[in-house]
Amino acid sequence: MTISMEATASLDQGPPDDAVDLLAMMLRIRMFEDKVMDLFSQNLVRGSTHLCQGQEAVTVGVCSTLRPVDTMTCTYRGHGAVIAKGAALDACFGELLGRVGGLCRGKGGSMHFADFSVGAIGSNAIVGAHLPITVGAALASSYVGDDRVAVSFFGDGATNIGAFHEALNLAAIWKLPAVFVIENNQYGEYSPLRATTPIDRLARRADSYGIPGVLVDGNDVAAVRSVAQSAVQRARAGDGPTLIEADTYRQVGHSRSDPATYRPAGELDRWLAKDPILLLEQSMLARWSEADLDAVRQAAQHDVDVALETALAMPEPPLDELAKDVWA
Ligand SMILES: Cc1ncc(C[n+]2csc(CCOP(=O)(O)OP(=O)(O)O)c2C)c(N)n1
Ligand SMILES: [Mg+2]
Repeated sequence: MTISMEATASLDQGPPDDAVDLLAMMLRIRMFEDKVMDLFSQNLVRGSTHLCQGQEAVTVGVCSTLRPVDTMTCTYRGHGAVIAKGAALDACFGELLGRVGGLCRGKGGSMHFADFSVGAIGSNAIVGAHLPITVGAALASSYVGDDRVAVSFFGDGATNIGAFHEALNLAAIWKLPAVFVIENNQYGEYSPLRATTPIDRLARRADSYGIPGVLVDGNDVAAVRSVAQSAVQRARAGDGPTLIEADTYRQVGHSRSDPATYRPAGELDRWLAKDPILLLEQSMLARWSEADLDAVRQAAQHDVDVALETALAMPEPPLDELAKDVWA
């Protein structure tokens, strides 16, 4: 298999200089998702919701290499990606709660977070459907000749969807500035990867399109960032797309109706032992104290609590909002 780029950094070599910022962002996402579980159990979230606890290092590592003008698309499990790209927490909560101050004025809900002002150009509930959108964004950049990069996050299951293959093929043949990031969380809904996919390393799929395929420990935020940096530089330099497979784990069920009883005994515990936040905190103890880390945790909790209070105080959309910003 062509694993033609490798992580040049990892947490084993010590924490990155901006570890506090990375930790703060990962904690905000984790605490946001934990709060969403509470809100859901209080029946305050309409529809279902798909959470990303355990996968934070992937989106935070990749998005830490992007500028607001670079675009990002993601899945229905996209709260973390949109927050990592820079969306305000209160507007994210507002969207979940259907409030007029939400990211999409409360009309999209959990599966449709988007914030164009930070380059988060769409979450998509149709598996794989956002990959061609990222190809379009990358084509736009190459057409107008700016140096924006288009990134897409999607699941392991999405690599079995036609749109994945079409998107990679087109991006490769036109050498578009795109970065495709597989969040390999080991399951597509209730099926383990091996039950749906005839190969075990999805990065190999890059070979079919003649582009670099990189496997990275998706729970090591420094390693994720390092491969993302190479891929983003490659894209900006006009050398075309990269496929990154970030190996990680979905610590909770697929959606809120899934207790995840199909997981073999011991599997969750093995992955919790390499929780991405735990790994970052452990490496940070070489340079920061436990009290320093606690201050970061408290600040993140404060940010999330204040954002939720702000969102709960947002009004519901007035009736005349109903037909605004939608096509008839
Ligand atoms: C085209 C399409 N087929 C099926 C579904 C139903 N579905 C929703 S999520 C999902 C699993 C996708 O798994 P993966 O791509 O690994 O993403 P994950 O949920 O693990 O993040 C499926 C099959 C869908 N939403 N869209
Ligand atoms: Mg998956």
